[in-house]
Amino acid sequence: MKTKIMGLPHRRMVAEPKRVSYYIGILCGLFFFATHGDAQQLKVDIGQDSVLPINLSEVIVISSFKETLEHNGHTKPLSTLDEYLEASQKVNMIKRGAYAWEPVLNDMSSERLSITIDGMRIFGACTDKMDPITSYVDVSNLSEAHVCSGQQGAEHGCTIGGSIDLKVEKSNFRPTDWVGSLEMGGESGNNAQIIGGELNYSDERFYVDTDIIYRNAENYTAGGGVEVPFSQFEKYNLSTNAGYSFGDDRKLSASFIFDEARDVGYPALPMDVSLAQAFIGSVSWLQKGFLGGFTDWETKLYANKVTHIMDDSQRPDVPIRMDMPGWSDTFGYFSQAKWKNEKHQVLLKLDGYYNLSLAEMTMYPNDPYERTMFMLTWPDVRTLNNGFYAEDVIKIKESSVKLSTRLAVQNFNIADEFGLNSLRIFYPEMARRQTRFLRSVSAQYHTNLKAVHFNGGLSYGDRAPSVTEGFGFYLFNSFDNHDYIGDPDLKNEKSLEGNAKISLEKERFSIGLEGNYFRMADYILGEIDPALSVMTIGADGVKIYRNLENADLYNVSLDTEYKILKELKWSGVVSYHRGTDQDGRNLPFISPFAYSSNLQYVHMTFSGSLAMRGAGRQVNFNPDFGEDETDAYTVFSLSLGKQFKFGSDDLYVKLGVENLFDAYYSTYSDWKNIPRMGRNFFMTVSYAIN
Ligand SMILES: [Cu+2]
Repeated sequence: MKTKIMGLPHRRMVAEPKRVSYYIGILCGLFFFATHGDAQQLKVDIGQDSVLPINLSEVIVISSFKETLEHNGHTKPLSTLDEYLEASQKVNMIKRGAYAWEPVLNDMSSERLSITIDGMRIFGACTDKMDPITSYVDVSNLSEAHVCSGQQGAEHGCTIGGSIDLKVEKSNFRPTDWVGSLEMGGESGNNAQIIGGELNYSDERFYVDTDIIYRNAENYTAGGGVEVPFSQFEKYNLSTNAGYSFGDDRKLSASFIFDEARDVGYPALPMDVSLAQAFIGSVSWLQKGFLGGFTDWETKLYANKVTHIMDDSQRPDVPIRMDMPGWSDTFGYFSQAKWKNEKHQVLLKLDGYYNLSLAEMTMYPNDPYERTMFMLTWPDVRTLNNGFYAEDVIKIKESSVKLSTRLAVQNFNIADEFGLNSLRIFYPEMARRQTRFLRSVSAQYHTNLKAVHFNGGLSYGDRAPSVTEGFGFYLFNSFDNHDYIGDPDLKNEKSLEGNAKISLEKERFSIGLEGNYFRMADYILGEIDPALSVMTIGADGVKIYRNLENADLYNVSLDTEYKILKELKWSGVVSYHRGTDQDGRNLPFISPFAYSSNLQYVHMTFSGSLAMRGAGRQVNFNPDFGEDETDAYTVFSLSLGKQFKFGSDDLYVKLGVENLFDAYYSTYSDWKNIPRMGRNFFMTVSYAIN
């Protein structure tokens, strides 16, 4: 792996000494305040866990500075949403640079996950996965991320690996009156500057929330002072939410998010992004009472528009200049209601979306006498999905059973004639339209005998091919250096899944062993077709998406938590993952053995944490997909936080350092072994006017 750094041209100090001493100065000052400052009691709000113990889900608290300080001692406030997700137990992130990481859950990414914003479906507009949905929101918009594994995530859409639902932060008729805050942050590893603010008004009748955040980062520096070129980015995000209550438990609310990133470098890819932009809007109607004993009737209409423009104009030498814009528009709705008695808790939901995905590629040969070449890489694919979801949580004495199902009909329509004819070169019989039926059924069980809890479940689900897998046309993948072509005749991918968790929960100590297993039939993966010739100059070959006979994935993790003192808590996780196909061949992007450990101290207005995270050597990799053996690594980080009171206002300060020993490393999920950030000092400040 060491040889790879030769490709990175610049070297510089990891951080200017001036900046380091500046941070150390603040760190010392803070420590003084922490030990000598007036000790005002923090209102530690444990919060009712709304997630039933029956679900093996994880809730990642994102929301405000304050909560980050109190509950997530190990994360840094104002870090990107990607960093929040990565700090969670269940989610991993594939990195192609410093921006727009791609979430991975149970060793599965985008096309096998359902990622939603307040239940809204959105689809990225990039054929190269440079814009996962999570890149179009920011922490300023969100309060939580709900992560559900496998078919337990079917509530929000068809999925195989699970779901991530990002909950938008709302004042929600809390009688807070006017509140506002101003937040600032800086990081030394990439000279990042973050500035954000929010202003909210809320009473029982009406609320309006507004927030804005701006981030700017230069190239980051990997361990040992190696600068990673083309890793800069600039982004801003604004959002507003409003609600009106008609008093008698009927509420109307609306939400709007605008997100734009410019000049985003992707050091692991041959292209960058000049513009990634999203408009995300929704209107909801909420009614407490509903027909015949049903309650909590919620209906939402939404629309979003994503624009993604790739750019290679900053790259010094490319074999051929390319323009690759993409667009994705989605219109959708859902309507749901609940019903319950002593034994049953029922949720019924109807939902649907209509998505338009279009992407182009224009190549400009260096020889001016050659013609430019134009292709539709996504031929204006119209996807219409309508679904019905139902769940019932049944209480049986100390135990509970959750039964759930999703049934959906999905239509594809290739709207562009030129795109359709291009695909018909490979598939002469290909129809313009197709319809698929998708189904999911799941049974989940929970019981506890005193402090010992057991969760177990069995489920089945399937998914249609993604736009890329079904209709992609010569999409270049820089990881394995192949052009990819979709196959409209792919069968739906099916998954039979089993999961179990046994845990012991004592007052001061808890330990849990959790595992899941996915037996997949018709697993969709690109396979080399030696008969085809490449389109991209320098590519090694062409792959076509195929259904593998089957694939097996399993994940096992052990997590423990120990409250050493009232103020001091230790937690640790180790996990093991494996993925193979019917011939025992390794699947790509499967995590090696990984571990993390956190020591967290919270006392009065002070918090501190010491964290360690690492992975073993990646033994099970697959060179056919561009993978090589990734080395083991361990990195450490520490942080300190402090709250100050000024009348009714609050000032929060958090400082820390990540990758303390400046390790040069990359993980299995770093595209083309792109190194991660070296030692990074950060500081965030928030002033809240209450
Ligand atoms: Cu892109």
